Formats: sequence, structure tokens, C-alpha cells
Amino acid sequence: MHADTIFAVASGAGQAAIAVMRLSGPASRDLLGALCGRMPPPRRASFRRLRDSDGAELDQGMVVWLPGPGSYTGEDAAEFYLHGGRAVLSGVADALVALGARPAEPGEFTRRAYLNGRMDLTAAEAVHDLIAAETEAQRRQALRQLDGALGTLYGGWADRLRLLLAQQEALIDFPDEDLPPEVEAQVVAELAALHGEVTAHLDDGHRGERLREGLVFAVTGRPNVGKSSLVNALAERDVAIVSAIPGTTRDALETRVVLGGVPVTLVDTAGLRETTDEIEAEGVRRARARAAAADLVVAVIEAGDEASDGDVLAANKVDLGGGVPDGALGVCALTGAGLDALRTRLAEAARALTDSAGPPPLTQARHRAALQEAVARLAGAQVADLPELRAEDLRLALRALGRITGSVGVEDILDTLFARFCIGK
Ligand SMILES: Nc1nc2c(ncn2[C@@H]2O[C@H](COP(=O)(O)OP(=O)(O)O)[C@@H](O)[C@H]2O)c(=O)[nH]1
Ligand SMILES: [Mg+2]
Repeated sequence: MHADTIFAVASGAGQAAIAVMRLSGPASRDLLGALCGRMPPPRRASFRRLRDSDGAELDQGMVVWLPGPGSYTGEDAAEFYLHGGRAVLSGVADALVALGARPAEPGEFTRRAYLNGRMDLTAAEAVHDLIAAETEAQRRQALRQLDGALGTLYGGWADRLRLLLAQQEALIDFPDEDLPPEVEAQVVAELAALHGEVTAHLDDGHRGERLREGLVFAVTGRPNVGKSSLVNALAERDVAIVSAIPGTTRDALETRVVLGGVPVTLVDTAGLRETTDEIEAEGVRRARARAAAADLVVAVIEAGDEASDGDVLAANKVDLGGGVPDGALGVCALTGAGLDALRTRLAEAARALTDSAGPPPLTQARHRAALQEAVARLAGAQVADLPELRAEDLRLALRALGRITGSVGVEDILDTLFARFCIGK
């Protein structure tokens, strides 16, 4: 338990009709009583006038008393629904400080929730992702993780590893006793099964991480085919300069759109051609680099031209009467013809790249690193020639898994993890 009682405005910055102030820590009950005069009943919204220690009224509004351990943080806590003005909030904050509370650090409420066993680290990370979620698909993924989808998966593997380790240690401790011969065979089989499951989970095409971070689609093609016009049309705003002069776009321009519920950064690139212009040449180099690193390449040609390489091929300027190659989508950036079909194709691609209909996908590089370590240890255990070495590999694999959910040795990662949170969460 933590000695400090902390508070923070949990709602957004700036003037608002209502602002939520939360309070957590051992002195919550005393502070609430001092501010409200009369304690509200537990977990019931109650109207109160808040006063400072001189009896001056600070605000009037709803107050909720949330006794631990059933609160978000697991501690005694309270929430105030105040009028969302600067003077009200600073007045209440000053009164709380005068009574011995201190402002919370970023993520401190959720950090306490984790330390008090209210959630594991994957759920704490999901709180952050849910707050940052911009699209429906991101929200669904974060909610699923908050509900424990990943914690259950990784915790389940850790439980099985623990059992495996116990059996392996029995094999070491009683080598000549009559342990049923199946035990050794069972250990070998379960080890292979676990190794297979974790490997399959890792081999997911980064779907969850891509959804969490958003996709990058690069739009490439020869100069003047209408790349910038198409990007502007897809983004429904004028991001890039369009002109009849080839080589107008020299830098990679980025714009965020939502396709298939996934945030996508569209990168408009310089037209790919040989050029003696130094700046344009650098633009072409950047275009190639962005295309190589993109999740998907939208290749644009002019209707009538030969097909070119790309994940999605768009033949622009169909209004000029040129033919559309097989597999390409005929579009016209000027009139908007074919743009809905292109948008649908891109949305399908975005969904396919991030689809998480099956088992919960991996969502974070931190998890991936720990799982890769676990897989390496499980592989080592499978080829270990001494029982003691196999046991040691199993122990290290278990520790790697435990770091994901926070059940073992994670002090070092807590600061980095919670520092990314907003204050008040
Ligand atoms: N006729 C016709 N002209 C287009 C179309 N799309 C773009 N353009 C014109 O083609 C020229 C080059 O367009 P731009 O978007 O700058 O091409 P980029 O160099 O590939 O980025 C401009 O003059 C546009 O107005 C189209 O669908 N039909
Ligand atoms: Mg351009």
C-alpha cells in the first residue's frame, strides 16, 4: 500500500461543463469528509458543497466515495464531478494539497491498480491503448486486451510451463525411482506443443501491432499520373499540390485517413523517374524508401499505360479514354469515378492486414521481445542434453513470460510503461 494520497483531473484539459477530479490513497476518507462536511454513502453519487478549511465554498456537485479494495486502484478513493473551470479546479486542488494530498504522476492511478493486483500489465497497457484509440477496430482490440484476453493467454502458458518445470525437477530429483516412464515422454511432448503455440502466436504478420500503431500505404508511380490528386481525393482535403508540371511532389507527404476501421497514413511520393534535379532525386530516393517500408503500395498508372508492380493497382485518368489493365481499378481523380471501389479495396486490405477475428493477436513490441526470448528458451530446452540444463531453460522461458503480465521482475519497465500515460489515469 502507498502512503501518499494522490489526486488529478481525469477529464481533458481546458474549460468544460464538468471536470472529473479523482483522489486515491489512505487519506481519501478524511479528505472527502473535510471537503464535504458529511461523508457520502459508498459508491453512490451524492450532491455536496465543497468547502476549504476556512469554510469558503469552492464548488457544488456530485461526489462519489469509493472505498477500497473494490476501487479502480484497489485503495480508498473518491471522485468529484466539478464545474470544469480553471478557478474551481485550482481551488479544489489547493484545498487537497492543504489537507496533505499531492498531485498524481502520469499513469499513477493505473500503476497503483497494477501494484495492488487489480490488473496485470497487459490490461494496464490496454487502458492506455483504449484512451489513445482513434478507430473502432483499435477500440475493440484494446477492450479485448483490457478484458484479459492477452493476460489469460500468456498466464495460461506460464501455468503450463510451471507444471512442466515441476515435472522436469521431479525427473532430476528422483532419477532412479520409479517415476512412470510416461513422465519424460509427457514433458517432451508438452514442451513441443508449447513451443509450437508460442511460435504460431508470434507468426501473426504483426496484425495486432499494426492495428495499434496504424498502417502505412505508399502511393507510387511515374510523375504526373495523378498520385497527388488521388491522395487528396481519398483524404477529402488538399494535402498535396497538384499540377500539370511533372516532378511537383518532391517530398513524401503524409496524411491520416481511416480505412476499414484502421488508421492509415497515406504517403504521397515523388514520381519515380530518372532526374538530374538534386532535390527531386532525393524525393525519388525517399519515395522508394517509403514504398519499401510501407505495409501496402498503391501503384498508380495512367489508363492506357502498362500495368506496374504494386499491391493495389489504380489506372487513373479513365476520362481520357485509355484502357484499364487486368486486375487494375479504373479511376478518375477529377470526377471521382471509381474512387469508391478504390476506397473499398484499400479498406479490405487494411482489414486483412490487421484482422484479429481469431485468437487475440500480439499488440506490443514489448510482448514480442519477451515471447521471442521464451521461444528461444523453449527451443533450447528441447535440445538440452542434461536434465538440469533443460530445467534452467524452462525457468528462463517462464521468467520471460512472467515479464509480460508483470508477475515477475518488472521494476525496471514500470517507469517507462506508465510514464506514457496521461495524468489522472
Ligand atoms: N484528365 C484527368 N487529369 C487528371 C486526373 N487526375 C489528375 N489529373 C491531372 O494530372 C496532372 C498531374 O496530377 P498530380 O496529381 O499532380 O500527379 P502526380 O505527379 O502523380 O502527383 C494535373 O494537371 C491533374 O489535374 C484525372 O483523373 N483525369
Ligand atoms: Mg504529386
